[in-house]
Amino acid sequence: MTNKLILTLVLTLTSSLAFAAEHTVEMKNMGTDGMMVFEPAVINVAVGDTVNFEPTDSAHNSESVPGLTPKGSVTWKGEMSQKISVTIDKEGVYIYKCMPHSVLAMVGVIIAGKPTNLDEIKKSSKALTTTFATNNDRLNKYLSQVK
Ligand SMILES: [Cu+2]
Repeated sequence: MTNKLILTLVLTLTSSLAFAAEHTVEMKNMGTDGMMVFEPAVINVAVGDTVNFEPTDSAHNSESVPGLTPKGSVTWKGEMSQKISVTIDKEGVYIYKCMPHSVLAMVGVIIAGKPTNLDEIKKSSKALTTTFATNNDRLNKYLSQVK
């Protein structure tokens, strides 16, 4: 291996480490958007960043919603009342939910880089929205904040 190649590898590695940020989303019984919420519910991250879901209140989890993440992206399913860390690996919009409170619209949105799949997500998320017993417009409100 040439010295130049080694240097390139080292620089690539250190730059990706330097720019990978951590984000915290709390799982709460009560927040600024009402009862049973992720807070903040809408976050912008960069590809390679990590999102830490914190069990601020118990009896919540975070799990990605099948079909509502970028194609081929990471998916996750956190345990109840446990922290879960997710490293975002593809550009686009991700929708996740709390399993026991999905019916109360306990959902959240991650935008990694540009929201390249936003139109698709808006269409595909209608099926999820119809399962909400309360806060029916919460997800649409969140998606309207996506830039
Ligand atoms: Cu919950």
